[in-house]
Amino acid sequence: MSLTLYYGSGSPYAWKVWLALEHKQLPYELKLLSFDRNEHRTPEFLAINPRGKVPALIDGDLALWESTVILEYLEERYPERPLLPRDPQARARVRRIAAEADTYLSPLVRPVLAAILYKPPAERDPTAIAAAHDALLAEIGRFAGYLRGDWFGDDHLSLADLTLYPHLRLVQRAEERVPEYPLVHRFPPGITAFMRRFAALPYHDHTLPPHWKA
Ligand SMILES: N[C@@H](CCC(=O)N[C@@H](CS)C(=O)NCC(=O)O)C(=O)O
Repeated sequence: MSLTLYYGSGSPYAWKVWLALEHKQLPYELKLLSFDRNEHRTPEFLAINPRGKVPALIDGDLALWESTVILEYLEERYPERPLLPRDPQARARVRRIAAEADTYLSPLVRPVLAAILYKPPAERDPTAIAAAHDALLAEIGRFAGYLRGDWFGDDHLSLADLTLYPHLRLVQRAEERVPEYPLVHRFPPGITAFMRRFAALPYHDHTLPPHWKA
């Protein structure tokens, strides 16, 4: 087995794959690409993923991209410490929640980060920030309704949790950087508890985006 993960610091899609590798206790090598230096656009990386996006995973002869597909591959190829339930209906539910996190929640996180983190203080627009917050909170409320146990796959950590958490944690990060526009205290209690549980996983701190630790 020779697994290599290409990732970018702070990419929620790459982070979920990193978490899956850790959860499954697989040996792997990490290659950090700098977006600032356009390392995801080099001929070497485009030969691995012609789309020039992270994550990309190499496993022997296979070069794979698209984070959800990578997770599914890891699950099938390395079934120990599963990230999907056995029951087909429970599996479908976990996959659906993961798909909803990437498809509907993630696009509502981006405007929050853009309005707060990616603007100089003088250009931050409180009305736009409030609107972005409200739209995201409505979506997060929907996810709170999906929780039926400790995890989104009920009693077992699953790829739904690994997919959702990085998106939510980016919001917390924005708030840590710019505390003037707090949002996390408005998260539903179930989501706050979920985030605390996730942050207590033994491999969580190790996988935090490296530039956050700098
Ligand atoms: N659908 C892709 C999304 C991957 C993606 O958008 N990656 C971003 C980082 S979060 C990226 O590499 N962006 C660089 C670019 O588009 O230039 C997946 O799930 O892997």
